Amino acid sequence: MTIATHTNVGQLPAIRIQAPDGAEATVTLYGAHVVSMKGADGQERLFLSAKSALDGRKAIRGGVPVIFPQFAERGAGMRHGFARVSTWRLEDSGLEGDAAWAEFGLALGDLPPSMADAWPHQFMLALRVTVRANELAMALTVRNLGAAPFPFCAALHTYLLVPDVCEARIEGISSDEISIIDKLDAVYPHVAGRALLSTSAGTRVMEQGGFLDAVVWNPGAVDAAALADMEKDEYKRFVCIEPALLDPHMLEPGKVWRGTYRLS
Ligand code: TA6
Repeated sequence: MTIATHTNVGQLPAIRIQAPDGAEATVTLYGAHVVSMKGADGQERLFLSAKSALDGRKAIRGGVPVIFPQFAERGAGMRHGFARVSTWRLEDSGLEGDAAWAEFGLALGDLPPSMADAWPHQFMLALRVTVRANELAMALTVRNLGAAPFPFCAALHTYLLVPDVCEARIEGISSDEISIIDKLDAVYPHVAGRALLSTSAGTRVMEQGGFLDAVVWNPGAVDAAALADMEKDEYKRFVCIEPALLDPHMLEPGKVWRGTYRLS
C-alpha cells in the first residue's frame, strides 16, 4: 500500500498520507501545513476557508498553521513567524504500526535571504504528522545547530471544524468551561495539557506536551468580515484551539525542544 502520495492543493504541492484503516492527512510543503485530516470514519476534522490563498503568496487560512519563531505580534519579526509562509522539505514518510506518518524539515538555508537575514539563527525544524483511526498527531522539534543560544515561540494554530461555533464547549483549558459568544481571542498560560471540545458532532480530545500554553480564537462576525480570506459566515464553522509556547524559550547550542499535539 502507498503511504504517501504527491498531490496539489490549489497551486501548492502537497503530500497526502493514508493509514491502512483509511485515516488520511494532506500537508502542503508551503508551511508544512496540514490542510485536511479525515479520520478512518471519513469525516473531515479541520476547517479550511473557501477563500484561503493557496498559491504561496499568503498564509493558508485554516488547517494547522505552524507558528515559529514568533507568536502574533509579540516581537519585531513577521506576524506569527516565517514557518507558515516558508517552503519545507519532505524528509521521509512511512508506516509505524498501523499509523501513517510524514516528516517535514525547514532550516535556515531553506529561507530566502530577506527572511534569513531577519532571523539569522542556525535552526532546524522538523514537523512529524501521523494519522491513524480518528487521530492526528503532530510533533514539532526545534534544534539549535549554531554556536549561540536563540529564543523562540511556537504554536500549532489548529482550526477545528465545528457544525456551529455557538454550541461549542471547551473544557480543560481554564477552570471554567469556555464557550464562544460573539468572538474570543484569549491566551491561557500554563494549561494542564488535555482539553475537550464538545459539539453536536461529538467530543474531540486534544492533548499537548512541551507547549505550555493554549490560545482560543474565533473572530466572530465583525472581525471575520474584515478578513479578506474568509467567507462572511465561515467563522461559525471553526474554533482555533492552539497548543502554544508563548514565553520566549531560550534554546542553547546543540539542544532540542519538542512540542507534541494529539487530536482524537
Ligand atoms: O491565535 C490568535 C490570533 O493571534 C488572533 O489574534 C487572530 O488574529 C489569529 O491569530 C489569526 O491571525 P492571522 O495572522 O492568521 O490572521
